[in-house]
Amino acid sequence: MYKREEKLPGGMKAGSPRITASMVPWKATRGLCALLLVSVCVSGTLLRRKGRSVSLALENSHLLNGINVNEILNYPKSGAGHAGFPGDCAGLSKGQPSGLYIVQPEINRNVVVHCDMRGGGGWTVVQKNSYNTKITWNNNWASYKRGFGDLRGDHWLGNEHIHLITKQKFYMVRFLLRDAYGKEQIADYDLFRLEAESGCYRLRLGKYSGTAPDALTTDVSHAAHDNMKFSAYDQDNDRSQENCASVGGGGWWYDNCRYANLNTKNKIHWQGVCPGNCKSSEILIKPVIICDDNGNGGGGDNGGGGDNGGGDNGGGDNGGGGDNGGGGDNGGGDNGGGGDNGGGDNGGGDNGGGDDVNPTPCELD
Ligand SMILES: [Ca+2]
Repeated sequence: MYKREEKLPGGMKAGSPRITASMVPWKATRGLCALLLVSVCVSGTLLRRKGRSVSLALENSHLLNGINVNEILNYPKSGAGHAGFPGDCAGLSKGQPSGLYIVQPEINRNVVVHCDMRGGGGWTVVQKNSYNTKITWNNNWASYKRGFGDLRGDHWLGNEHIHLITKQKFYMVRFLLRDAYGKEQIADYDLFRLEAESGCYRLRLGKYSGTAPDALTTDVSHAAHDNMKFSAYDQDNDRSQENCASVGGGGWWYDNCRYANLNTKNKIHWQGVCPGNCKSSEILIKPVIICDDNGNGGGGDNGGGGDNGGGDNGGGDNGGGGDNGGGGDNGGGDNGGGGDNGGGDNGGGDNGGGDDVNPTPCELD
């Protein structure tokens, strides 16, 4: 059953400065080729500039929908001297406009993303939705893995791409909501990452702040999305006896079932902001620097770990956790302990742990 209990935003603080400027308009160009001396084509997963030997394989060209390659703002003009791509939008130079860019979260893995460079910039957009979206959002696991929609508008970047980006370093996340009256509200979490598909793209969040209530890390039983695995209609990883994705629609880190779900058509929901009637939503991420003032950080491959670090066999209070080790208050590892908000696949913590009703392996291909 859906939880519709209203919850007051305890300890709400003013969030980060709002993003208010309008988006850079995109001119969709569906023609395949542009003429001039250099011919530019969009073909399947390859974008190619003929005559200049620039040919790039893009993992998510299906989110481009025929866009002219010239609209990807950092598409190399020639093969010679190409210095590579940033790991995310924060790696772009200051002053760059918002728009589509290629990022490379892992070597030889090119992903096109929408970069929001307003208000200081550096945001990588992983989700955008609007009330009258053309997307049904009722996509299956494989689709949520690869992403869908249109990068110039409503889209899901894809769990695999979000995982790849957030495994590079520490990230924060911003949930940007526009309620039924058009008022903009923000919920920030100072840490954000998705585990690998083998961990069912489990959501890991840090500390909340913002103008919208916290709808993801609440302690309300069965409505805590933090530490939940991702679910789609064909992959029930929620803690309900029902299939939340089938009942409620969309794919999400469903619990039993939700305090928030932004991945639905005409039912964008955030507890305390919009009971299924938000005008729009965006999810944006950018890296954060974890300070090392008090012995925090570091962590090694086989040991220790600090308060904000973590290593492969270690673990820390606010971060990593390891593949075979501890995990701390907000960490967790695949085969280890876990802390207050962590837990691992074979471990367990106060709000984590592997207590799913339907523990289905998530490596599907
Ligand atoms: Ca279920």
